[in-house]
This record gives sequence, structure tokens and C-alpha cells, in this order.
Amino acid sequence: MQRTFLAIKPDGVQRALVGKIISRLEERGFKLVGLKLMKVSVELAEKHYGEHKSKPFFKGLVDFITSGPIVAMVWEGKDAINSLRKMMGKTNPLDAELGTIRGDFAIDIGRNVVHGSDGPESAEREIGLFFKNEELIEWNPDIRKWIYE
Ligand code: DAT
Ligand code: MG
Repeated sequence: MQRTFLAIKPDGVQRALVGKIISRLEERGFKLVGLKLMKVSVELAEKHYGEHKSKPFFKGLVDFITSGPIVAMVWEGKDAINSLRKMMGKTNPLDAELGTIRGDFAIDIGRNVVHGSDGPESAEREIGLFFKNEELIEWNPDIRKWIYE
């Protein structure tokens, strides 16, 4: 089992897509272990997007992610990091397949609705940036045996 960080960005919250996005992940069978609505500080945004510091879109990205509430989540399941990236679709929504979150709900790269960790190191780092240990809940979904062999 693997954990990954997924956030619904301010555009997704403003567009009332929170329920739909969470439903997709729940219905697939992934387990929610952390969830909160929060405003991201500039400091946290700059840390979170640190790898993009030198990019021309960095300031716009930080302005955007701090512009309104986000829904920060940790999801758990088999191959969760890769699987959720696939469910999100490509970074540029116009290249994202239909059936993915970005492919179904977004058009512009700067308004692509969701963030998801892109590997084990970033997942660990991002979960640690957004959640305290005690905010991550250990629980056993009763439905589990119908999802995993
Ligand atoms: P992803 O969010 O798919 O992991 P990323 O880490 O490369 O993509 O970039 C982080 C975010 O920055 C992305 O969701 C949207 C924005 N972004 C990336 N490339 C961009 C570009 N060329 N122009 C504008 N915004 C961009
Ligand atoms: Mg990324």
C-alpha cells in the first residue's frame, strides 16, 4: 500500500468540484486517510512548488494556489501515486485524456483543478508539508475485501 498527496486547487473549490473529485477516488477504491480545507500561505506554496522556483510561471503559480481555499488530502491504496496521477490526467488539460479529472473538468494549464504527488519522494515530502502525523487516520474500511484480492 502506498500513500500520496492530492489537493483540489482553488479553481476546483470555486467551481464546486470537490464532491465530484472525491467521489471518483472513493469509487475507484482508494482510501482517504487525511482531509482538510485550508488557505495556503505564500511560504508553504513556495516550499511546495520549490522545484519550479526558476520557471517563468512560478509567481503566477504561487499567486494562484494562495488565492483561495484548497482541499488537501492524503489517499492510500495499491500503487496510489501512479494511479492518482493517471486519474488526474496530463498537466495541460487539453492533452489530458477524457475520463481523467483534468480532461473532463479543465482547459487551461494554469487552472488544472488538482495537484498530485509525482513520485515516492514528493509524496512523502508533500504529506509532511501539509499534514501533521496525528491528522492522518489509521482505519480499516470494511469494504476492503471486495476491492483487493
Ligand atoms: P503537475 O501539476 O502535473 O505535476 P508540474 O509539476 O510540471 O505539473 O507543474 C506544476 C503546476 O505548474 C501545474 O499543475 C500547472 C503549472 N504549470 C506547469 N507548467 C506550466 C506552464 N508551462 N505554464 C503555466 N503553468 C504551468
Ligand atoms: Mg508536479
